[in-house]
Amino acid sequence: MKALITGITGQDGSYLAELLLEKGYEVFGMVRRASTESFERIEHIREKVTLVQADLLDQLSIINIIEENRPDEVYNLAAQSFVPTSWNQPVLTGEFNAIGVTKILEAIRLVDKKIKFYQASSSEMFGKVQEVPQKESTPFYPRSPYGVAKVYGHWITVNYRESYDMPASSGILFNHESPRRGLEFVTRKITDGVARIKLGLQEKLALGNLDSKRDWGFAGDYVKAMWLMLQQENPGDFVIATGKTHSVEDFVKTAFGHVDLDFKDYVITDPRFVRPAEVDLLLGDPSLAKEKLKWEPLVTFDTLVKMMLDADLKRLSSGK
Ligand code: NDP
Ligand code: GDR
Repeated sequence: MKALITGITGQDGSYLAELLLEKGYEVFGMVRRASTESFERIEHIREKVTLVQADLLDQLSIINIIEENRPDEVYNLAAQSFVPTSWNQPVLTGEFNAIGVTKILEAIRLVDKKIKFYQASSSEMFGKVQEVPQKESTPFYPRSPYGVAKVYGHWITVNYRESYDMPASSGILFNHESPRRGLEFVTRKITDGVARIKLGLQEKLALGNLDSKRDWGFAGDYVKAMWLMLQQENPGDFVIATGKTHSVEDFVKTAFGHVDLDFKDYVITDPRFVRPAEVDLLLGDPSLAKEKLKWEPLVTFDTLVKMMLDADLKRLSSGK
């Protein structure tokens, strides 16, 4: 089996590549040209995957890599994935996260309609939630240009499935984290900050809204669900979540608690990190995934916080 992963250099791309290699796949990773390579997350598997250059902004480059490598499965993980940036660069976010999906679907339609397709949809599509918990049938109400673009990406995937009978699935994944999470996302910002404070490298941790709640899981568990979706006889849409929600403050408390510090002594709020519109509460209902994919998350909230914090403590202690 051959798989093409867009966004292989990102958090999810690196875990998915590991999983597919374990399963014996030949893995192709789409990377965009940059003056400096940023392959840190895939350094350990660099020799086992084939990197091919293309960009979500360039239709022909995508057609070419699919035509030349003929994957059986395409996982579209590439995106502008940071919600705050989507207010500063709404057009670019739309080009990547919305039109970019159409470009990949068009390339597949042109080359071979039988190629299986996975779209990285997001719980951000639920935004101002219309129902608690959120499931596959919950109406969308996105609250950022990122969320709006992801709604487009989701619906264009459904439309190609229904219009052209293409095996295209969409995973509506709730927040998932890991030691490989980008440093600007709140969980990693917290574990990195707590580790720095513990080691005497930083004094305060500046955050935005501590009240918002997220259904946080482990990225390593979530990439398994992506693969399972493409192994089904029929394509579909699945919510992937833990079914438990925690506030940002819970995360902060747990992280500081692990190193025996009281968060109240260190956390300050900074309006720069407060968003123009907030998603207050996300809580997913993964029943369908449990029933049809036989998927269940293994890593709990506490284990996840500890895993991330320990990794940051280790990295910073070694001077990296
Ligand atoms: P990351 O930000 O870690 O990775 C994003 C990837 O997209 C990087 O490999 C990046 O490459 C690539 N990329 C960005 N723009 C382009 C472009 N124009 N052309 C080619 N590649 C590009 O994200 P995650 O791994 O966390 O998320 C993966 C996907 O899942 C994203 O689509 C995200 O929106 C979605 N998602 C994530 C969730 C989460 O909690 N993590 C939850 C729900 C959905 P480069 O290294 O060059 O920057
Ligand atoms: P999110 O993740 O926007 O849910 O998108 P993020 O970790 O950025 O924010 C989660 C919540 O924490 C609050 N918050 C802060 N966030 C950041 N980044 N920095 C801060 O200092 C801070 N203080 C409080 C935010 O307001 C928010 O409520 C992630 C991304 O991975 C998306 O790509 C993905 O689609 C969704 O998860 C599901």
